[in-house]
Amino acid sequence: MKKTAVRSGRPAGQARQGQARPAQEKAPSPHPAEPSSGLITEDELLLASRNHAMPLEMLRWYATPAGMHYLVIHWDVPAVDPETWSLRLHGAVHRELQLRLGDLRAREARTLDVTMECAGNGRSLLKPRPVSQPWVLGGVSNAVWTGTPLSGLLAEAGLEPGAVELVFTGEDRGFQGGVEQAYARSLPVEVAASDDVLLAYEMNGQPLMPQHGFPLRLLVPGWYGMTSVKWLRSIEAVTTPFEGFQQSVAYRFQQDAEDSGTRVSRIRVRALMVPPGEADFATRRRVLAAGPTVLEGRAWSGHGAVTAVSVGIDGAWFRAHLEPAVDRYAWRRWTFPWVASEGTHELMCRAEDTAGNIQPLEQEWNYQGMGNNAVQRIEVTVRPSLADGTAFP
Ligand SMILES: Nc1nc2c(c(=O)[nH]1)N[C@H]1C(S)=C(S)[C@@H](COP(=O)(O)O)O[C@H]1N2
Ligand SMILES: [Mo]
Repeated sequence: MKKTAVRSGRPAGQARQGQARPAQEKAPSPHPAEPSSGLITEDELLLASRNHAMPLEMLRWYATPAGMHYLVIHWDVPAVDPETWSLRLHGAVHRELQLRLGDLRAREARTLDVTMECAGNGRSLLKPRPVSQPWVLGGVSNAVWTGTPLSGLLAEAGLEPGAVELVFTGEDRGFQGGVEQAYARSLPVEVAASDDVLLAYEMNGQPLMPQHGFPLRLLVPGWYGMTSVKWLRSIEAVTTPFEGFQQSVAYRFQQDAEDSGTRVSRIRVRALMVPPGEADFATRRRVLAAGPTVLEGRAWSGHGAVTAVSVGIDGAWFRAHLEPAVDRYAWRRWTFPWVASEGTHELMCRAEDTAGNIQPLEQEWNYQGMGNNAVQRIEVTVRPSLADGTAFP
């Protein structure tokens, strides 16, 4: 077997060989290496094997079963004892709150269906590829989340006039870019106080699973997944904008390591398709029988409602049928009847939203591989149809 560039066992913060920037100027970097056109590294394999994708055939299900929901865990899943755990709301508030799980469950409950997508979804399709969790397209899922609106807690605590942001901190900690940290992200007060921001303790009608943030996570509908802090332990109202690693270094649209860039926030419009036909085990290539078939998928946007989905067949575009929205922040199913002719075809799908956004055909590259919503392309081989309508004897 050919050996890939393996450089593990390096203490955090120590520069790797072959890095473009001189060590003395090195600011904390979100990714362990410069973008690469080489083979997937062992580090990327380790990340991919822990942070699994949602298989795209699961787009057939409206609610992703919890065990199939995509996963991102920066460090380790913390073992949280719900008996001793509590959530602290503190900082620039009139009245500090300390709540146990039972207190949160006793409050007003709200259920929202929310499509969550990792900001790095599609990263490995960029050329060169930013070296991090190497998502192809499966970093997205839809679930039914139940919790208590954060706005109620904020009203009870009373924000001081100077409060500008809320900082959400999880129980998990570790190293990234040489910086030891607990996972923490902030939201402007106006966003955090919206009725749709939940402190969620249930997913698909069950208590959160350990990997999805048990006992409590933040849920910010319409925003990329990094915003929805898992294993939440503290909410702090602050009077100056939060500059933590996951806010100021990671999750930015940058051109290079020096570029301060702009913040990643809401989910860009996107449609994905269930890969049609049958898969080849090793290559995932698709084969289907000639004749009528129905292409299907889901579409979503964090900037507004999806207004249209188009399907591309060998470069020609057709309008897909878009099913009614089930819930405001949930993906919408789309279908397109297609009569497949023998040969090889390239299928695409492309969504638009009420804010006037449309998915790009080619993605503008960025250094962290954030927000890649370029149209999905699937190559299929259509074989002669047998008597039973399948291509398979
Ligand atoms: N505490 C904590 N919260 C976190 C993360 C994390 O590593 N630690 N990962 C974030 C990222 S990048 C994403 S995309 C979502 C993924 O949520 P899921 O694993 O439940 O799908 O959680 C976010 N919340
Ligand atoms: Mo993410």
